[in-house]
Amino acid sequence: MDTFRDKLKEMQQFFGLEESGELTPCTLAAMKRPRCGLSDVETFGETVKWKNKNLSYRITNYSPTMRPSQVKDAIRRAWKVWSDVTRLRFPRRSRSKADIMISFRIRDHEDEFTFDGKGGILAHAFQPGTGIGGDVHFDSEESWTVNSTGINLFAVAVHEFGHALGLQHSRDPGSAMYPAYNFVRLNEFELSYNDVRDVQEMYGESEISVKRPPPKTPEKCDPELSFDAVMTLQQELIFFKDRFMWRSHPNFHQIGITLITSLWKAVPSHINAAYETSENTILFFKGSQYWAVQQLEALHGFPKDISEFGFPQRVKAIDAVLHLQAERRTVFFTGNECWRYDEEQKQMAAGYPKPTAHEWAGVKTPLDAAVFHEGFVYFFSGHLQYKYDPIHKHVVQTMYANKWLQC
Ligand code: 01S
Ligand code: CA
Ligand code: ZN
Ligand code: ZN
Repeated sequence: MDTFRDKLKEMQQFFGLEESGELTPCTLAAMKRPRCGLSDVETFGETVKWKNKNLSYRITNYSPTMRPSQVKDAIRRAWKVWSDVTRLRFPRRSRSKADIMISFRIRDHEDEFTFDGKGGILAHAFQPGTGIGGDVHFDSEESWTVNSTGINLFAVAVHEFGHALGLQHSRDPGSAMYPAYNFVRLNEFELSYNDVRDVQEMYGESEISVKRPPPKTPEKCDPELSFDAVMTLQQELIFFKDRFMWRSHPNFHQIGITLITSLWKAVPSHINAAYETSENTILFFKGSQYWAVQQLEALHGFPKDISEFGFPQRVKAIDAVLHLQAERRTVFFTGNECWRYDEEQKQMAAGYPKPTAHEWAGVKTPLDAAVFHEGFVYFFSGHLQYKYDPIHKHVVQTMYANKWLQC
């Protein structure tokens, strides 16, 4: 076995690089991630941390792709992510020297960590310390943006500021310190449970707890695991939970967790239900709204209100949706009722809602999710799922909800 290559691949995976097993410049750069001398700081396990709770920062230059006011705003919000959960405060200086100097740099820029042009390495930060310690450099050749079109400055700044505070990379895909770029909508951004724990372990909790700590990144083999939604996408089954999803494809042997936004930037977290229509459009439901996505892009005019399907005003959200492609119909579940939607007529069938217990004998309500897969309907409720035979109209098996996730 080629263990050096394997080790390299493992490391490349960890750093979010292409798993080539070759010692590429990017991999080398990843191995010598900025570290440096200290003072004004103390060691903390294997890392160092700032002694002071007030850490000033200064933005010394700007990105050519953003207005200075947009850069300032993204930077300020990224610091706020960390000050919301700790006693740390980050005042901005516009002239004097600051603890943390933030700049946009090109290629070789007087530290040993040359930037690589557009793509690849996006930024780096030095761990706490005097001089260059705590400083953050963004690769000026990236197209930094405030939205999802290029590289979102806020998202990368949160990660770099984590390093500037002394945090290392994390293996938790929900962590801000996960070493791969992921777009996040500003108002939906969340640190992971581990991020909050790690930074509070170093710097203490905030006096007034602004928010409750975020939920832990779900574990696919937790017997208590439940889902927000389950759908099929061609041959795949996709399971949704919080900000995350798992994709189970018959030809992929490993099922890994990913952020929903790593595939669909427009789709929110904590969805209620989802299905793929016969026209290869995916519909995602959350609260009273739904989004339509085609080829990874959100369609114009969405989100729309679920009343477009013919729901009365009293229906504020749906629990689950089941699309039956062969029958050109879709069944919506709300509480203990179900609604039948005719995909051909594009309207709700007459006589609905009906009690779910009458239409689908033996199925527990309220439901979390429902999906048709290889001749059976699978209904998810809490940590269980019910395998339902639609021909003989009864539940044939009860299983753990996560039984598809190779546990
Ligand atoms: N900086 O903190 C990084 O992790 C670098 C790679 C180091 C080897 C310097 C970087 O730019 N990584 C890419 C990245 O997306 C993959 N980082 C920012 C992020 O938001 N995770
Ligand atoms: Ca780059
Ligand atoms: Zn640098
Ligand atoms: Zn990093």
